[in-house]
Amino acid sequence: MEMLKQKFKAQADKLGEEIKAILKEHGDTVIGQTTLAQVYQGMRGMTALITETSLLDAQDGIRFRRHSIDELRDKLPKANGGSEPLPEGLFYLMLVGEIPTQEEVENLTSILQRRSHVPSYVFETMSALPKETHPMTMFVVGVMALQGESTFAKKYAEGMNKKEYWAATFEDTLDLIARLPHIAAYVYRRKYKQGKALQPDGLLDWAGNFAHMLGYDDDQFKELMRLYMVIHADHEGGNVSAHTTHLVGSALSDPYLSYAAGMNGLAGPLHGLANQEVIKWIFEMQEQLQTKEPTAEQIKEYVEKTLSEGKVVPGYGHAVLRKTDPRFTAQMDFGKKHMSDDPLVNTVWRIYETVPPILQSLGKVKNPWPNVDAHSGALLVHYGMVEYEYYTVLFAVSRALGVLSSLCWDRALSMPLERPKSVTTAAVKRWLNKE
Ligand code: FCX
Repeated sequence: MEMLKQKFKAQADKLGEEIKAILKEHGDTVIGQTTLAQVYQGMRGMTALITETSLLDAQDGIRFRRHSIDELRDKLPKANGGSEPLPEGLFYLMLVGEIPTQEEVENLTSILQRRSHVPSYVFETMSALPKETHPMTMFVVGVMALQGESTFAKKYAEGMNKKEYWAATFEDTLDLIARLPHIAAYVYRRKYKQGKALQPDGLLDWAGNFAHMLGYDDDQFKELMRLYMVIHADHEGGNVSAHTTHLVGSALSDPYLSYAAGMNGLAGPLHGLANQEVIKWIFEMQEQLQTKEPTAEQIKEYVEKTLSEGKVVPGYGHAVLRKTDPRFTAQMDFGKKHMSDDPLVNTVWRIYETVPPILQSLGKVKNPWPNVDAHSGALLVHYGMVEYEYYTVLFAVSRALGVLSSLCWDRALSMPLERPKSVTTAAVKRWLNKE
């Protein structure tokens, strides 16, 4: 652990110096123009944030420290006998910018195991909620109940020197990532499996153990969880969950508070909740059409009906991407390898052939291609995880790897309080009248 921490600190100090030099020489360099439309319309395309962990290209999709998802599947260490990357390896990569060795990943796995204990009051707090509560709400309540454990909050209250912020954030990050699978698995077992929680298996990796605690001991499901935890981890800094975590963290709210805030954003249907919406939408289509495998023509009619009711087609479109999401493609590849004859998975693929031309024909949808959420549910259903309201919790556990490693960078680079300027429309009118 100390080695990883020191390595991170050395990288952060180096980059901090480089940033200082860049700003000294180029601090006044203009990097773009902002239009009024951007300000009113969700700040699309406006560069306003620094995030070191990953970068999104509109055509190629996400790259984590310059590595594409295909490269990660190839280069990151695997579990014994497995072929999907271990998410611990991605976390390491996002933190220090290097692909770790098998041994470094195994060390990280044991660090996380040692830090994974969740105090019983956290489970009791979640149990106090009615069973009907949405799993994301239960999950965030669990995280908030754990906030009293924050090293950052304790040390801040004791008068921590600002030079130590990064180290306290680093400690909280590891503790929180280690504990999240327990909180998430508890939500699932309580809500859907009569509250029968399962003991962790200390011999398993982070994602494998999460699968086990959920109650899925099939080796293929563990592989799916490793892939799932890797591809959902980060999508540069401007998406709602990453930006919220960063923004709240900029007030020096501790990692528990910051991450919980970000996850409330992930719980929105235009963001992480889209994965539950996709499968719900497909189940409803199957029910209405009375068939498990609708034809392309039937799908087309159903999509047109969805659009005519003023709804979006879930799992399609993206604020930045303009091609099929490589996270979708990676899941399709997994499906082809392990379940090519599954009717639901085949329906997802038929939807992929059918939806883009329809969205294109509307003339306003900037990206008619599928995003990560279009595929994930069908893979989970294949292994028996049909409780789609739960899916965003899986996304949230994975997203912790990205947003919390970014938070470590924020504190290590002494990122300041974020506070952009806002104006009223009356003020805009005054500007326009002047011109
Ligand atoms: N179905 C129908 N209409 C769509 C659409 C879709 N999948 N995607 C975009 N549009 C519509 C928008 O609703 C908007 O219509 P309006 O002008 O009448 O309001 C118009 O096309 C232009 O939107 P666009 O600029 O292409 O997209 P935005 O950047 O505004 O929004 C999201 C991007 C992702 C929010 C949008 O494509 C959407 O609602 N998709 C469905 C929900 C979804 O899959 N979300 C998950 C996204 C992601 F992967 C994640 O963050 O998890």
